Amino acid sequence: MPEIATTPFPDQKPGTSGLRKKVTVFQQPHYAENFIQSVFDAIDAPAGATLVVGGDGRFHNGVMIQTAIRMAAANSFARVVVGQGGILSTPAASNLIRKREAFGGLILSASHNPGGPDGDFGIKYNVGNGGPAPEKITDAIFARTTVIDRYRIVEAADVDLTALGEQRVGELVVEVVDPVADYAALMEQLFDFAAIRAMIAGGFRLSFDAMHAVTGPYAHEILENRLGASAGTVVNGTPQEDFGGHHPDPNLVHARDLYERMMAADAPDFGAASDGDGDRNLIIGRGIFVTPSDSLAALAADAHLAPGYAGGLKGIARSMPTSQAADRVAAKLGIPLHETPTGWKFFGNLLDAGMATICGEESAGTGSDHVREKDGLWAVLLWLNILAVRKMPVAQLMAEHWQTYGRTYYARHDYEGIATEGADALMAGLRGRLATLPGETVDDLTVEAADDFAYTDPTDGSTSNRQGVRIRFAGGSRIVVRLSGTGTEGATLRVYLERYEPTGGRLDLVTGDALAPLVAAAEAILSIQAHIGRTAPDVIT
Ligand code: VG1
Ligand code: CO
Repeated sequence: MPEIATTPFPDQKPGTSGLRKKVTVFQQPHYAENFIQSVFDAIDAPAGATLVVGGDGRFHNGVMIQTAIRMAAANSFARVVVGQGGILSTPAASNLIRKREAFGGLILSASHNPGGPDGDFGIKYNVGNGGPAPEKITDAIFARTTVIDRYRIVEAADVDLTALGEQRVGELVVEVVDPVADYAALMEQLFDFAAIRAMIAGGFRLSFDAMHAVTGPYAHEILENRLGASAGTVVNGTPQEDFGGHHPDPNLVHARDLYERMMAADAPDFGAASDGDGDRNLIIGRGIFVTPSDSLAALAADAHLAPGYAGGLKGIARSMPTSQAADRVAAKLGIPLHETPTGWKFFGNLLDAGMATICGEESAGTGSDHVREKDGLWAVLLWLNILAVRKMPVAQLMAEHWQTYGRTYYARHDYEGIATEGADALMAGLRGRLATLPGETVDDLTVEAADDFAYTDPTDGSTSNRQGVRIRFAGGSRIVVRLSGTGTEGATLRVYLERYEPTGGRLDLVTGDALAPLVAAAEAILSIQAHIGRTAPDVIT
């Protein structure tokens, strides 16, 4: 096989599930090839294996797809299954890996990070269960990047990614598939499309913002073609290489237009948005933003109303910074609640082991055991299925939820692009004071416990330490502090604020007011301004 000599690029952050860098970094000679070859060397796929390849359509996607195909051909894969146009949303890729019993897949995306020539790009490897590679594989990939001295690639013309069907690159069969078809079929199995269609035919209006990213074609097909939503339901529905210059992160800052549409007098009944690669969701009812943590809780409480979950849930899993709203649902249902580190890979083992059915993160990722990634449109469809059965507005559904479980006010404050030294000093200082924090009182909030979250995976006993600091106050309120692992410029500090009001308590506060004492406590405990020189977060969501 043709081999090209190379030198190591050992810069995949250990512990992260892929490579996420500026496009200009990926454009360096041999850079992406080194990473892909390190993946192939580390996973050591048997001859005859199938590889799924697709991406979110951002700038550089097409070039990288062709490179991945040429390298798969030179590394003895028998078949590459690739989405038409090089497009696959992350959950659709996860589904294809499972459905086609592929050895694994390469997903080309930097998710919610901006795209374009000056934006970000990413490659991540998913294993045969359809989920992100576990740490022992990502560590092996990283180790390989530190010593790699050659990669294998065939010389061949570009594959025509517009034509459905099979083509050949040397011995390799490249199968170009409709990126939407299998995914839409899976959604039809899980949800009562007839009930949702009837609700929409009865005048229920929705608005879906695809943020110029990968979910456009999926949402057009499922919401408009199959469920009968009117043309124009899907906005920003054509994927663009630079996401129209926007930041495809479905939160209240970057999906501001949707928010304003949903707060207007003539707002539709239901609004949603998804991110760059289609694995996240933002849910806004008419006049009410549903925090992702509350969305997870509400979906878990009513999932049994959808055909795919009629048998009930085996358990609920949430990432540590996600609010404890889902815990109260799990307690009421009498099922286990698993608290995991941030990132979807930790859920995969629980799903494989049948220990959880629904999982979610505060960053608007929700999903279930139908695939091994979070899934934006899945969450939208489960919401629609629940609303079609319960026949009430989102605001009423949430009000009833809070009356049953109490209300968890929640916000995440992000300080982006800050100096790494200041961020590290803040975290180190905080970690140094964990033992002395309990008993401290800030205004009328008393610290009950403080720790640095460590997780032991119940399925394989592997441990992950230093996953973020939890500060718990009397009454169930929390402040959680961690540094982002997905940014590409400087550091990003995330401060998560959570206040619990039990049933019969103050359930109708404005979130900002409800959380003001915790914001003040966070500054008092963390000295954010002194460490990073910022008086306010860049993004509150
Ligand atoms: C962020 C989110 C986290 C999510 C991760 C990947 O990580 O907070 O919940 O799993 O992005 O999401 P961090 O380390 O920056 O906080 V994505 O949109 O890449 O699928
Ligand atoms: Co994403």
